[in-house]
Amino acid sequence: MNLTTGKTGTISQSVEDTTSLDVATIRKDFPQLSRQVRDKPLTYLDNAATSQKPRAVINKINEYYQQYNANIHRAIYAIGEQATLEYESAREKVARFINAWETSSVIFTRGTTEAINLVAYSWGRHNLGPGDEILITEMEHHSNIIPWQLAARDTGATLRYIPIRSDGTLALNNPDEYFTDKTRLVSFIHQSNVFGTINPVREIYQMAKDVGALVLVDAAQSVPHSPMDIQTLGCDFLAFSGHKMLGPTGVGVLCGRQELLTGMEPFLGGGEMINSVTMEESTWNKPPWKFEAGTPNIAQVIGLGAAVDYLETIGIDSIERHERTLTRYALEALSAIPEVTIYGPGAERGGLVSFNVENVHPHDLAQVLDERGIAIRAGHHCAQPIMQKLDVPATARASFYLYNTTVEIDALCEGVTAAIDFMT
Ligand code: C6P
Repeated sequence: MNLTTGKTGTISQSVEDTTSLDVATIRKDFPQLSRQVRDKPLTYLDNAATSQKPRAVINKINEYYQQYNANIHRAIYAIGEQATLEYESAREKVARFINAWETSSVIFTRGTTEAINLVAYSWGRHNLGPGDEILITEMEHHSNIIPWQLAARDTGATLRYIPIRSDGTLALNNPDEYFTDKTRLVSFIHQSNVFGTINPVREIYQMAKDVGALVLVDAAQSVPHSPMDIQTLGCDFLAFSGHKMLGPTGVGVLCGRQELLTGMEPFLGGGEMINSVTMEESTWNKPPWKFEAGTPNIAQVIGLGAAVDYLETIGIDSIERHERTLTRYALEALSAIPEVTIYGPGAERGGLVSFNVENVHPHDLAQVLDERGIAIRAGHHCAQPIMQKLDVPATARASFYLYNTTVEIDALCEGVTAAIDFMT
């Protein structure tokens, strides 16, 4: 297989030897991967921020707008029925993809952020009070910190943090210090968007259950990249975003245990989430619709269903294997550059690498790479507490997906070396 990169021209692509993915064919499914950026082929290594979209997803969204654009759950005419059918069939696909307890456990939100806020408002505001503790970790994305800071402020509960070690793993050696009879909810990231750390969900779930706490898992960086079986994972709520798993922006999922969802107060009030409304009072629809007030993101949900179809056709196991190969390759290649410091655990980690280059600010590095058509993320990755722990203002981060290649990682390393030559 041959792929073209900006610096090296056409070079043979070696990762195929170690993974079962036909990357050259897969790349043809993603229109944006064949475009030029600054007169160079695009090397897209910012998949943890958002993934590219395959033609199947783009076409599915077009199909909705061109053929059965109508509101759902209320239209008694053909196109409205088709739209409803497609929307609810996307829910079934997502439920199957993560092995949800029930199809109705899947609530469509705008993304991971809204999914976590939903729990913080609908469960947190009605179940937390002074003396209660919410337990999160020092490696959370802001979307799993701020909702709990606000919930703690509004309810009088206390927010506590499981600390991280310098290698980006959780310091879980003294659990009794953090998991106490005051702990009501434990909310944590499955796979770190900064370190790539894969946290031991089952172990943490057990610690939480030993003290009677609920568990929310932020799976924004895991569901797109590795097989998810929510029933064996160990959680009560799972949150993730469609746009990181080949789907459109503006759609995400909160999956929750039915008995919890049934007992929770609504998040937003409006159309669709009600059973009956009088001028005095209202009663609520069943989950998931109780939590989907107003006209939902119909096109985006249908697009997410197409993304799930695509991921299942390729095979999420193969995608995970491919990313592991790329990550090992990137870790080896980047650590061969003496000026590079890599963050996160050495072995078991997801498909991304955060790093810094001595005397080169990550923003400057990103700019040099951009001139070569290479897109990485540089910044605090919406995880400022981690930056404070590492005592750095920012890091550079390359993150991979099914369509990335070792050739692209070579291009990244060449760009890093060029930045060092140019700036130091
Ligand atoms: N992280 C990144 O570049 P939304 O924005 O709601 O789709 O996802 C928020 C979110 C929550 N949890 C984790 C672990 C995440 O990584 C993200 C999004 C992106 O790392 C954008 S900041």
